[in-house]
Amino acid sequence: MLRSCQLTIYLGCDRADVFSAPVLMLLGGTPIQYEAGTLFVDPGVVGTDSQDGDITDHVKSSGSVNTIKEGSYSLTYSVKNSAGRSASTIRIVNVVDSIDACQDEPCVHGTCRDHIGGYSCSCSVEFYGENCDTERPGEMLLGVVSLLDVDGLDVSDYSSTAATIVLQGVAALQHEAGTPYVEPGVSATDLIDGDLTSSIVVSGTVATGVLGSTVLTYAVTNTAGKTASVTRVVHVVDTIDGCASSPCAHGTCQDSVAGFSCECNVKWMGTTCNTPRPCTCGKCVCFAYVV
Ligand SMILES: [Ca+2]
Ligand SMILES: [Ca+2]
Repeated sequence: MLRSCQLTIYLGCDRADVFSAPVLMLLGGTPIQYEAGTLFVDPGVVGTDSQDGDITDHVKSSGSVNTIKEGSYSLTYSVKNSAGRSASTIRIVNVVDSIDACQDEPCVHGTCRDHIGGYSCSCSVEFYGENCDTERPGEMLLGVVSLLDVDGLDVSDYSSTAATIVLQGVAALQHEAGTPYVEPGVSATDLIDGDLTSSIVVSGTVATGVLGSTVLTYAVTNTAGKTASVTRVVHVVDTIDGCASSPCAHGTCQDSVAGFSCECNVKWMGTTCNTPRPCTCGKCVCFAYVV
């Protein structure tokens, strides 16, 4: 007798899907070119997973793009799904300066130099300003080239000249010891660069607690590379007699740089010798005292 047999087939999902890695898709692709000097905006990335679906919000990125420096930069994106599988991808960002800011000739009376994010102008001597569109006052020009024939001059004539430094106050001054030294001031003017006062470098320090002389040197270098310098001599002196008011009540006064000192008689003590010195010999009869 024949018996029928039963075959049971169990259908299940493909477990391989559960453990597959997520997928990252770069928007905008790689490499991408970015204009130097403009704000970098990441085109973004989309993360998907066969089980978790859209996991874009979980994508993390690392790396940075310096948009003010031409070069090649890499950004790394990574994401992990709920099964612990991760994926990562890299985008290359090439920062380039492809804009010629001098194309429209913005320097009205000068030479334009293009750079990242803009331009700079090297003005002819008669003009200044961001776009070399402001005429220099005649007195400034005359002050510099009073000995020269203005006709036929060009920038090279001026660029061979260092700035002019002017000291306020005297070049050799006397300073009272023990009081703060206040710089009388100094200014610098250059034919091409204009006011260079803020670029002056001062070397030397006045030690107000020490009698003697100090030389201060003021120097400034213009854009033509020419350096000008002047000096001032400061003599630190002590003209105040700290003992003039007889501050030592019971002692001898000694004048000093910023005051005085007292040498007290034997029965007195204190800064101004006005405090009686206590007896120390037990009976308060101190034979050591000089009467
Ligand atoms: Ca440029
Ligand atoms: Ca003194």
